[in-house]
Amino acid sequence: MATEKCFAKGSPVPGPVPKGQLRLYSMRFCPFAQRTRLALNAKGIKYDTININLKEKPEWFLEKNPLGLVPALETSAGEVIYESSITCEYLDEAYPEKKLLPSSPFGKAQQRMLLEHFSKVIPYFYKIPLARRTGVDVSTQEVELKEKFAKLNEHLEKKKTKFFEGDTITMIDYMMWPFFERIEVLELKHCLDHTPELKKWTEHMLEDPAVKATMFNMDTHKAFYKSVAEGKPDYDLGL
Ligand SMILES: N[C@@H](CCC(=O)N[C@@H](CS)C(=O)NCC(=O)O)C(=O)O
Repeated sequence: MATEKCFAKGSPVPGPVPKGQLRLYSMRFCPFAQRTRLALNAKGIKYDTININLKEKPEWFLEKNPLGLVPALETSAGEVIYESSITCEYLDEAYPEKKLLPSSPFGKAQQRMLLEHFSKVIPYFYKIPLARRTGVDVSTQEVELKEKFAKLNEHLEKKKTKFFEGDTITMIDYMMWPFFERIEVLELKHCLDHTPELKKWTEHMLEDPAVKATMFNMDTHKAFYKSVAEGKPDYDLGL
């Protein structure tokens, strides 16, 4: 698409995806959509993007993904794939040249189990900042988050590897990264103070080309979160 600006209610239905191409429905600051962008980027897959105004979604978007969430992928055959983990698995199977998931059933199962554990961590990235904004004491929630980080740290400590499933980056690292990219702006960085292996992992992640290509700097994240906190998310920030 020629524009990165988001499509809102009333915007025209985009035409079909040209033959052999792939389209991503996204929102520039969505951590879940970033998972898909990371997989696309790491695998070197060409795609175009339609960004969605999530406050005022175009009517046609709900026909693509009835859940109304980004990310979603659409192929030139009109197939639509949604839910970040499903889009990433789909990409790894449909574009097998550079695999991000292990080939063994157990290896795949291990990544899914880790992801399941991590899905219990994600809510803290939302509820702690929200509670803080409303003046609620977050100390208990921070203790719980630190315990969850300690488990991830333990995993890395046991494996003695740079990344979660070895010395090479794999899908699970990309699935977790977007939340850690936002850890400073969400004022949760101190929760990493006693998890040195996890902290080191974040440093290794920052060296990865796909991470570098998909990330926003701190000031941009800050400005976006400010707009969210004010109830007016600026999806087109900086465009
Ligand atoms: N479980 C979904 C979560 C995706 C998600 O929550 N996306 C947010 C943006 S970051 C969204 O589309 N929100 C729109 C809404 O809640 O209406 C996934 O993994 O893809």
